[in-house]
Amino acid sequence: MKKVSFILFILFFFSYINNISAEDHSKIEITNLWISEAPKNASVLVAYATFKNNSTLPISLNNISSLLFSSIEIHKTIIKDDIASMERFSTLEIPPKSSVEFLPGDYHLMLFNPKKPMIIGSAPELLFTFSDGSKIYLEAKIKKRDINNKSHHH
Ligand SMILES: [Cu+2]
Repeated sequence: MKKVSFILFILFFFSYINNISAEDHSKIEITNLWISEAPKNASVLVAYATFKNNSTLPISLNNISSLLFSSIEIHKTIIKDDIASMERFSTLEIPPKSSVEFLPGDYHLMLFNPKKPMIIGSAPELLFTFSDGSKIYLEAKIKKRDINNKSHHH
């Protein structure tokens, strides 16, 4: 009897530890947030990132904002009959235990009317708001786009 309760205690203890580490681990992670370098007077910029949902429920990206842009939208480039166009999404679901990668020619963020020139070295902060209530502030890097990838059209 004593042995059984000791084993139960050990099991309980480890599930408790597991719960703590699961809670410490962020439900949503954003990595590789970057803005494609554009001419200094550009009124629209394009950004990319990877969104990872570590939870067991779908979580949606509902809003992106920044003091340095008038608005930020979620878009997807769609190529139909060799013509590229863009579709706007008001929200984007990240399925449980998976990632959505924004890439040139696919999902991207459109950043409108920068309040100052975005050059290499700039680090504008963006605020991402998700359906579970979490908010993530993150600095974007300005990077030169790979010149071999010209699939994004405006
Ligand atoms: Cu776009």
